[in-house]
Amino acid sequence: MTDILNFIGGEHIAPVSGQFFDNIDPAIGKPYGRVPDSGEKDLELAVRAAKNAFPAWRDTPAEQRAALLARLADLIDARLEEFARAESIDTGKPIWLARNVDIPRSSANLRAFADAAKTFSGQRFEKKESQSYTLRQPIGVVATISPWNLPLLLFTWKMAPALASGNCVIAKPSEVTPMTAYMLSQLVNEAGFPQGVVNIMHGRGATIGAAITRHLGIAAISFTGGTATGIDIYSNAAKQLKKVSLELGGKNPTIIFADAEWEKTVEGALAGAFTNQGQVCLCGSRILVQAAIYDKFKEAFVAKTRSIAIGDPLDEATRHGATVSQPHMEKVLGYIALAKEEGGKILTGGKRKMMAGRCQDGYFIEPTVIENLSPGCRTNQEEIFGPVATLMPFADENEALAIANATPYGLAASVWTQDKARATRMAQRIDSGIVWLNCWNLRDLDTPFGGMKKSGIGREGKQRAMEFFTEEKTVTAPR
Ligand code: TXE
Repeated sequence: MTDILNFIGGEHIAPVSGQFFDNIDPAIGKPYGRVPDSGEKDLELAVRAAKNAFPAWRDTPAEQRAALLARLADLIDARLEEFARAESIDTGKPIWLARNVDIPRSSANLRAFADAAKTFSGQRFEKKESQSYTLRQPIGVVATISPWNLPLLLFTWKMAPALASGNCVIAKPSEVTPMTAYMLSQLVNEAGFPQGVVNIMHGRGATIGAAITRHLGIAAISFTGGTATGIDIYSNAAKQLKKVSLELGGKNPTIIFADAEWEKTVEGALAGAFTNQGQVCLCGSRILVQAAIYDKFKEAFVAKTRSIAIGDPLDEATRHGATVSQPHMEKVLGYIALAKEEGGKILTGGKRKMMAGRCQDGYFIEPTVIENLSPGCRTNQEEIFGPVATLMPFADENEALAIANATPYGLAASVWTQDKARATRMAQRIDSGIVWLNCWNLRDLDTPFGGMKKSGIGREGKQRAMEFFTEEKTVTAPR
């Protein structure tokens, strides 16, 4: 049992109230630690510490800030196995995934923004009458609020640009998966960050999260999470004109044309649907297949889905672990029940997976494939965020586009075809912030990342995140 502590002003401290709540291991359905139930008083301490640290951190040369971020990345890498195991236990994800994706990407995030710190700069404008340049200056005390699906990956993705650009940070991980952020907080002093530059607050969204959005001392919030929470944060922040970046949900289409390269496409669609038990905002949960190959694809896809290794997340062979929590499992199962009511035919899966032994009370759901649903039904419109994919046939490019674009979301899409001209046309006309051609989730951290419509506001990624966390000042003189 581990009691997690807040990290404020360089010290680990319990919440002022002395209150904690349970941290549950979703693979066994039992508590294995406690999380601080922090509130406004704790936040006050953190904001004060961050405010005090800001002037010196702002004036620290970018190379030095970069060196500290890189050092923190090294410290994580040196503990890869420890972090991977902790992430797997906290989330229910396969340790294989945590070791190969979550944790290496977390240190890669820190390194990417260490690089960005060294190269990020303003612009010059030369005119006949005037010469101008812009300065990019840190905002001050900023906050990051991150979710439970990719805990350390998204925690560092937000924290790194905030620090690289010279801000002091209040970072709040999800209360459902706080462990790796806590482990990272134990490395911050060793990496050499001055006290108060990095503050990590644990607790519930409705209390500490909401307090962050209302606090007058916090000038910007970068949030990743559900759309409903994003709207809440946006409206709270609006009252104070806080800067807000929102990376929200998705209902992403995987669009497969008859000429697509077969093996690569089936594998890509499978990874897109079920990676991390379908709990990635980028997951392709609506699979659109050209009518000519619909039956052939369905057969191959269902067979592959049945062969996914479901198991104890700590087992090396496992590729499909537990969903993150009991309420989330129930939400996903509720959507499967809804799909049936809406006329959906379950081709495989569709149930909670009962496990034997250690995981007998864990929150496992079988990878599920459903067909026979209309594009406009709730199952095909709302984010389920679990191992549930629907199959839909389409006749041609225009119909594929119409179905793809007909949801309130617009985060990511993947298009599978060998026809380059068609791929280009689709990329132009799909309403989403990201389009992958013949791949899924191939990420270049330098590229802009974010969604249209209800999938969010703003873009992350190297340059964009540095822009978000800075104010631009124009300086002009006559020629
Ligand atoms: O996430 P929340 P939840 C989607 C997914 C999921 C749904 C709800 O569909 O089923 O969202 O998940 C903090 N003020 N995604 O409820 O609430 C919270 O403590 C300030 C998509 O678990 O969005 C946590 O740190 N903060 C997604 C963070 O917000 C608040 C990833 C995310 O929690 C708050 C996760 C408030 N009022 C879920 N309420 C993605 N885009 O990747 C909560 N929080």
